[in-house]
Amino acid sequence: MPLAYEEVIKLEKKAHQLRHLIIDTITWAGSGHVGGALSAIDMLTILYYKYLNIDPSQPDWEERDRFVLSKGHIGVGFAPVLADKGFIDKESLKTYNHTGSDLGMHLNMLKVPGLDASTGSLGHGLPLALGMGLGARYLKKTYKVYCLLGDGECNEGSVWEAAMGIAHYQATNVITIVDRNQCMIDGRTEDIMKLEPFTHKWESFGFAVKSIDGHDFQQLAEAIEFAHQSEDKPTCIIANTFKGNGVKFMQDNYKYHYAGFDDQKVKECKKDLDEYHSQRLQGRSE
Ligand SMILES: Cc1ncc(C[n+]2csc(CCOP(=O)(O)OP(=O)(O)O)c2C)c(N)n1
Repeated sequence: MPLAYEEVIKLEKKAHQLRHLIIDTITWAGSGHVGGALSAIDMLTILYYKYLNIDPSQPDWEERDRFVLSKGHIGVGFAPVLADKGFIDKESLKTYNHTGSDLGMHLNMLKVPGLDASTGSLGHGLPLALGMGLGARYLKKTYKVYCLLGDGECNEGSVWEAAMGIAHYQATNVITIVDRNQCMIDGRTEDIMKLEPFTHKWESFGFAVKSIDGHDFQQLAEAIEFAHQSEDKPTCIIANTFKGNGVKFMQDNYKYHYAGFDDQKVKECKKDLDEYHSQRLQGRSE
């Protein structure tokens, strides 16, 4: 079902607030993985504010949906979501990646409530998600497992081993989302290690694939609901995004995989994010 106008606006406002919080958290930390956090924040927003069946007052609730941030380097994008949802104290964001803080650069599930997996070593999240999906089936639970991967991360062979497993076991309760921002740490994916034809690769592994604009809530909602209904094939959502989305000097620029900003640059980021938010709202009508 398409999202209602009010719902889209609510998500737009939340994503805007979170984009600012990512820049704040990077400022408190001194630096962080900003590019991939800004490409992924719309996906984190729609999952955490629309679809995930979770309860921040009971982070270990057995029936909860699971979320695995396989591109675990964007803790700087995920911690603001967990804080805003009430899993962790908002003040703790000021300690993100500081020595002795519970919020390390790559978040640790033993220290961070609401985290279903400790990630950061790329290629591990989808195998974990498969295990969680099969566990749910074995235990006759109805929860779903969402896994967000980076596209550069798909250079890891273990991603494709897990993909084979998900298709083989028809683990349709595992929903794979790839942040297809076309960039990785040191270049563009097609220059470093070609992924195209990416859709066909996932299809040939046995997935139903939805290739969408990963910054469009309506398209994200349609793809996620398609995945919920797919009974014969697991779904992979290829979310086409921009690294550094919303800030002009970072947009689509792999050089902002990781960065820190002086006061002037922070102001520039915030001004651009405000403009970007207004543009997104202008494109909406009731
Ligand atoms: C196994 C492993 N190798 C290398 C790294 C270092 N590393 C961190 S992020 C990154 C690039 C990942 O690119 P992508 O998945 O496209 O992330 P995004 O652009 O969405 O941030 C690399 C190589 C790592 N975290 N894990």
